[in-house]
Amino acid sequence: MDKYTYISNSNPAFIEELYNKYKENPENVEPKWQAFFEGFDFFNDVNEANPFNEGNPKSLKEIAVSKLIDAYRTRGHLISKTNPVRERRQHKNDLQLEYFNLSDKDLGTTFDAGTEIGLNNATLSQIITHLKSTYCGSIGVEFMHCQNEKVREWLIGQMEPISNQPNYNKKKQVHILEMINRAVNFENFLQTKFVGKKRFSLEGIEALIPSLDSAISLGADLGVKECVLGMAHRGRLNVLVNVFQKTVENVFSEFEESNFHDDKWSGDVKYHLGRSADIKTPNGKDVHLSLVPNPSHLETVNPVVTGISYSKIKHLYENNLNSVLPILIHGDAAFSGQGVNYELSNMSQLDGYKVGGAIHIVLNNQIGFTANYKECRSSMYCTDLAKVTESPVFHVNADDPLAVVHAVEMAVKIRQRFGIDVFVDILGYRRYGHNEGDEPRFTQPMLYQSIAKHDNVFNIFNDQLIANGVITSKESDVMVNGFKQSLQEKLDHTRNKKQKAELDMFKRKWEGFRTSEEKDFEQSIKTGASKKSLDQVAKALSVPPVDFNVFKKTEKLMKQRDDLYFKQKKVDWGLAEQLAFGTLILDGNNVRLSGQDCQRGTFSHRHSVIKDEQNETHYTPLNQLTNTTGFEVLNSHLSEYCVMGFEYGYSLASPNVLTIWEAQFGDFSNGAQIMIDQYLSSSEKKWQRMSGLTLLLPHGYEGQGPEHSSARFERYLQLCAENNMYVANITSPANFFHALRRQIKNKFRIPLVVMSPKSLLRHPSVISDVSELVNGTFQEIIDDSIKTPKRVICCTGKVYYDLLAHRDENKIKDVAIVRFEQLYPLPKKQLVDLRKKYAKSEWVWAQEEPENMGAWAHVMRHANDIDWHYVGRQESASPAVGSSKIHLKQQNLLVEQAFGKLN
Ligand SMILES: Cc1ncc(C[n+]2csc(CCOP(=O)(O)OP(=O)(O)O)c2C)c(N)n1
Ligand SMILES: [Mg+2]
Repeated sequence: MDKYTYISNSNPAFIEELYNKYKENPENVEPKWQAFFEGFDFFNDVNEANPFNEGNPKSLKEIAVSKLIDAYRTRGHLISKTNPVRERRQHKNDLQLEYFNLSDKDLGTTFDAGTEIGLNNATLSQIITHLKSTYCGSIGVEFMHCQNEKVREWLIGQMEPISNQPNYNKKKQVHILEMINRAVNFENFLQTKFVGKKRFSLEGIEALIPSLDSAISLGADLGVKECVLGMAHRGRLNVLVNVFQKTVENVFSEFEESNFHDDKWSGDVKYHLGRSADIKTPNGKDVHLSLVPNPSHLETVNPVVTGISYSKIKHLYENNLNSVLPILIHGDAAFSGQGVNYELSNMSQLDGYKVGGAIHIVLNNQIGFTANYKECRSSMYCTDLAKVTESPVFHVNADDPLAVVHAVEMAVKIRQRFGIDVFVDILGYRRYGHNEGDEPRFTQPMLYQSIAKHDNVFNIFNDQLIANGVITSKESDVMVNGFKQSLQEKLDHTRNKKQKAELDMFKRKWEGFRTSEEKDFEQSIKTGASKKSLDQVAKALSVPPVDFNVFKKTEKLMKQRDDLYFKQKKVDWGLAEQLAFGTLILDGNNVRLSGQDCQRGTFSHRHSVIKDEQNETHYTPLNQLTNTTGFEVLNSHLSEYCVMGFEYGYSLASPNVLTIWEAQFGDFSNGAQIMIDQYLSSSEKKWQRMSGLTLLLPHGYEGQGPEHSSARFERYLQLCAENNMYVANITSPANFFHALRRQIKNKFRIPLVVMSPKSLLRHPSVISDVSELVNGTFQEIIDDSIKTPKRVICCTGKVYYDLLAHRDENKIKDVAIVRFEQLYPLPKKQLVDLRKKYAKSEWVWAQEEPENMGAWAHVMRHANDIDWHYVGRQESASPAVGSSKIHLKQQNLLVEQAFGKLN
């Protein structure tokens, strides 16, 4: 077993030198060493085996051998034989005998240290042979960086007794060969039948297929009920067919582009599509598999996978982390290049986001598109991020399928046992160019000469099994020919019969939902809550628990809420939000809100979690409503991209949970732009995946400078089409309440993007009657009561209150102010009515954003039959000025202009 001593972790030569100095004069060494050597001298008197005893060189060498063993465990991976197509990079490994003051002369000597690796009476030569076969064969293992000694000890206990070589029975070996046959010959078939078509072949790392197959089967034996996979283009078709049971007919028809689906969907290329499947493992276990669709943007899917996994763990498996296994398959260049992976690592053990570890498999073909691996990273290995989470890493040779399966199985066992991330770096090659039409010899001529001569893994493994008597060549010929023939038959069949594209929406948690229709956006649905439930929530929010030391200011806030709701029968923004959450929880839904500092709220308006002043225990009022944890509110780590991706994933798996991501300030959401562009706005059209994710993005011009004013409203509006999402800029607490509840009351799901308030949180006019929460509904446009105005100023968001104040102060009676609360979808019928009603008025669009930003371009495009006069800030490269004085001047000017003479 793994034993570490002070001595075995030190350099014996150094200690010996110190000891000699001490012997000359104890004062020659520091006091702590004096004490240390005194102990040794005492030991020396009672134990002749003291290694520093003169004339006892063997004992000193015992220490050296112990250190050598440790060194192989730590650095053996540096000389492992993991590269199938070229000499591996030479690293300084310090594994030579001389480094340990040993020499060839010691090879025949027996050392007790051999017992550390399970060898009794072993010579140094035998010890080294065992260490080499354990740590330097087809698998190189990095695990000594794991601070948890239980992980290290467990791994040593698993690997050393078997020299880290699996001992699979014949049946399993033949099964692995069968999977390799399918993987290799599926690619070969596509290569010959669909010449030059992009498929991002797996050739060079086909061992992925049996290893996924084994991971799923073993996982099921260890309690896994579902696997959620994320992967990029490379090998995806192979995984879809050979793991996810997609029919080859379907894939062939995608190549021929003869498949068809409704015009409703715009679709995606075949190597981005997802799929789910229910499979039975060889041991008779049922497992549900999901492959999450993804865009071209590499590595983005990883937090989406963990978000989905988290939801399943929570809502389907009573928080049992072992029931859902996330598997993330990466490219070598993308994995080390894309920052989202650091964000994900950092998130992986945080409460509210933790999924009990993921299995990471890197398809390491030693190349990016054309870029050499040396151009792709500064780190030694592409998996070095694993060190952040102290995760074990297996580097394994793709040409040794038994080793690859063994490494992945080990990863599954570690994950199920310790709940941590584990990495398997499968080192292989890419048989062709980046896609099959691309010429790799422009950039890597030597590597590709070597690859051209390199036999495929089926032939290598097949020969090995034949030589070992596991299979006869006749049997394997039958296997290969049978598979090839079935592919040909299926291709013929596909060419004779059109395939209907598969549609797997509305299954499991999504049963009972439907897609949206045009009429869903023409009238508001019922979103009011009963007075009784509102009272119940308001009570929970305003009464602190007994025996809880509430901070004075918090107590005051609770009291204010109590007064506002129960005495004045009013709600402000923060209260309306909590009432929306609470009433949804009482209706049987859950609410999840995550983002930076959102428990208290960046602007100190939420206070959804209250802390005990004396011991910092916490209390969540909304979780007192139903004895459950229906309200999950989380201060996320300081990430936008990964956290929003996670919440998006969570929303895909939780249609009945109001899922919200809040930005600290709206503009920070641009760090998650990929999630917005590639997933949120378009996943339904591309992949038939609906999400009701709500984004709260603080927005508004309040003189705080360029970076805290704009949530880049215009960018969201530009993404809007085909009723893909709601984009709102709401001015009243009641309307916000209804918008939130609508996200759950709809029969379909689309995202909601809210330009949320900052100063309006405390604005005296931003207040609603409780009765509006009961009887009202969401208002896309809030009209004015002025009958025949000379002018209609249309606006959205906070500027409304500036305009209103100006009109009141100046007692202007002939100007109506109309609020566009929802910019998309714009309520077409209401707009027509409005146009009719104010047919004789001048129409102004007033906004506080610069002309090239805000909603102006969007309004112009969608209401282009109106003769608009634009009032607002001039075009600007930066969203807002740095000086609050200049801001105020600009703001006053635009308000005056809205009422002034028009050009
Ligand atoms: C974020 C992102 N940047 C750039 C690209 C363009 N691109 C597609 S594949 C690729 C190379 C990826 O290399 P690697 O991750 O090693 O995967 P491989 O194709 O070698 O399997 C690049 C640069 C992309 N798809 N996504
Ligand atoms: Mg690569």
